[in-house]
Amino acid sequence: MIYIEDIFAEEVLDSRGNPTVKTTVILSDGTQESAIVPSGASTGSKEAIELRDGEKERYFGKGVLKACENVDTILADALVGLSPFNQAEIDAVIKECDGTDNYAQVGANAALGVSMAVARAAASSLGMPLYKYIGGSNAMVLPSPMLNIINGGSHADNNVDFQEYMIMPLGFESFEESIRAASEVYHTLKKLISEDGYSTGLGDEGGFAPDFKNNVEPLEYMVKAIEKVGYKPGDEIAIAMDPASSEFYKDGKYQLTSEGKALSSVEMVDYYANLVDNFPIVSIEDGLAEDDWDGWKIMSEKLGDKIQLVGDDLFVTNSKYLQEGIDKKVANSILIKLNQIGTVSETMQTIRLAYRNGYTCVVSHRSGESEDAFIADFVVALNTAQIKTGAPARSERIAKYNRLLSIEREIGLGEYLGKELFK
Ligand code: 2PG
Ligand code: MG
Repeated sequence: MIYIEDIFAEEVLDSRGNPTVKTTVILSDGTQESAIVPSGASTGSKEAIELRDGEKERYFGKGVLKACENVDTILADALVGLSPFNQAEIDAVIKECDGTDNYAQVGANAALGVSMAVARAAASSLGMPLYKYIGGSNAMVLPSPMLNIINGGSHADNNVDFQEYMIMPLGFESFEESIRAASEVYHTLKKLISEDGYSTGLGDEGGFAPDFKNNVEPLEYMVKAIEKVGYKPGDEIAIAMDPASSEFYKDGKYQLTSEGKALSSVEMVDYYANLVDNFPIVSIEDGLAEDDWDGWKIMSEKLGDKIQLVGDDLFVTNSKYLQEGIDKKVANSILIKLNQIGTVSETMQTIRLAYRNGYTCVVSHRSGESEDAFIADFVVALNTAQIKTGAPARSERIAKYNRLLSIEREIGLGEYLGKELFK
């Protein structure tokens, strides 16, 4: 019987140059696989706890040596000797070792790294690609990507209040064609903003991050860029947004600093309704703040039949909060980030709950990423049909897109839903 022989972790850097955890699992048949965990900037307050050392003299307190040590000792001690082929059992043991609701003890960065690396080692030991190990012959759907081509909020240094302006290529037959179209729009956008004297410097997720006049101008430029390449806005390339509004919700108001406005929940919903009427927007994530559930209810009633309303900070990939959303008829979609909940199995449990209740799932990167492309395999394995993983630029984002290109070619007969998603 093949068993886990060794598990260890080391401190490496993420795409922002901050420390993160890389975990390696070695099996008794000699298989060795690693995983690197990502890290967010605009984090939901109820996310699983990312353990940081807090020693100011190393990485300004952001070191992860303690999390690595927890992998090497607590988690390794409990998992060495177990079969790598029962992910549910592995993840249950990790959770038990931690003993808290939110990985406050071992750290979600310790927990998730082990969980991902075990899955990868199991797949590799069986000679299978990761998507097939997790999803079997049913792993068939290539996702429609949401590509974040203009960055604002806490991902950029500009004046834009909203965090993410994304294009979503829908009117195409394959993932490959969608990526090609997205890349063309990205480069055209660069040209357009540069011609108008705007900076083409990039934000954390590879999107452009100039100072715009207000929060609407980025949408105008996106439509212009889509049209300039010769695509039909909406029909072929739609727009998705993640304002990440918990970040600018203060004293009960949505503070749109770049526009000198402080809006109530109802006014903020009207603001979005107006955008939806004027731009080909199919999806808005975290339009309202994580603790503004009354506002979310209003937004869901007003916009829920028209567009996808994605809960990120609101649900933090946690089945408990998702269930609350289902009961209160809030949102109709959930963002899926493995490190918000802590293990692969708990993430899949949340996705199953979403499916049973007609919520769509968007698998997502974090703003702090690495070369690890686990989510590319994961999104195909779970057939969620949507992924957001940044601009078509910078290797930590491209790693996911490149992996999906390879998976699409390997599957051969895979499905790409595109427009069907928003029928
Ligand atoms: C988000 C994410 C990813 P962060 O808000 O959806 O784009 O950002 O990882 O900073 O939370
Ligand atoms: Mg978000």
